[in-house]
Amino acid sequence: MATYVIGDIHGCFKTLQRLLQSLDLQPQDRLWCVGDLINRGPHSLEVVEWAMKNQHRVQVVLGNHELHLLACYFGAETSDNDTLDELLSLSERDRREVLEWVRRQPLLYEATIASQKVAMVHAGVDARWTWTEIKKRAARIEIALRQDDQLEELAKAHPSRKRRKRKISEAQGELTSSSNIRDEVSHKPQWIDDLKWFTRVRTLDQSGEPVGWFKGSADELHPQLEPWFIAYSRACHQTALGTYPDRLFYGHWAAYGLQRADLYCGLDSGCIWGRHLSAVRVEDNQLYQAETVETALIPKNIRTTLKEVH
Ligand SMILES: [Mn+2]
Repeated sequence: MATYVIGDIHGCFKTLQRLLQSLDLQPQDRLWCVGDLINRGPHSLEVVEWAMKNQHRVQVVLGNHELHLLACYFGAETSDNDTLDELLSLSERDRREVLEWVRRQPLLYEATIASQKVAMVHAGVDARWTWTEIKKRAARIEIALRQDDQLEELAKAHPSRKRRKRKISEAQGELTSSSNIRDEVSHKPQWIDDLKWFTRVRTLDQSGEPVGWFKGSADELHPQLEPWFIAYSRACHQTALGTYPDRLFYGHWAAYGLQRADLYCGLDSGCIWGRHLSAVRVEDNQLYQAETVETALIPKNIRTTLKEVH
């Protein structure tokens, strides 16, 4: 039995099929997906249906785009760059089925493979926490996602809403005072704040907090920013053996691209940006790649901007 970990698919169902064909899959093999199965690309619904139909062998963790879908189901606004129409306009029954499946997927998944502790998350983890605490925080998010009132909170805290609010206050000539910002943050449940680690982090500032604005490549990395996995790697070396996993898989950072270190492995190789969809076989670290065959539904004129906001 082999386990393949697959990078961010982003609705590129045809590319996924091409990658799967190159794996020579056996019926008992397992497929892990590091999240962001949907959005940006043309076939999000097909990817979700594939993962749901094959849940006996497909293990998913949630990415920021799955969280975005959940927020949209609970009233958050879509953005112009979204390609979620098919998923959002499903019949009530089908929509409920997709929603129930998505909200039951974990933020962090861990298993023992070939005597090694292997884990995956979509973006990263806060290595100031112990592995036990990291798992506890992921579990707390997973419980929250199963409650409608908590998903309503998520929709309320959604960036699209903040952007809208800011536009309204700017239009009215109001200044947002710092106390308002503090109020907004203090009302946000802790689990929503923790999401930034599991689904969004790329780099950390000097105090070890995630930085939202940098999404560039390794070459463009600001000298005062540190990729989260460098801090994670440091923590792994400082902690007694056996605490953190032997290898942590993640995606999300397309501009940085494929990352294959001993302790961590980044698999977003920019499938949606015309590059590759990647998979690694856990047992022997063999890399498989399929060139993308899908054209993003994103108009060319906004792709450049998107690279900055994605
Ligand atoms: Mn992502």
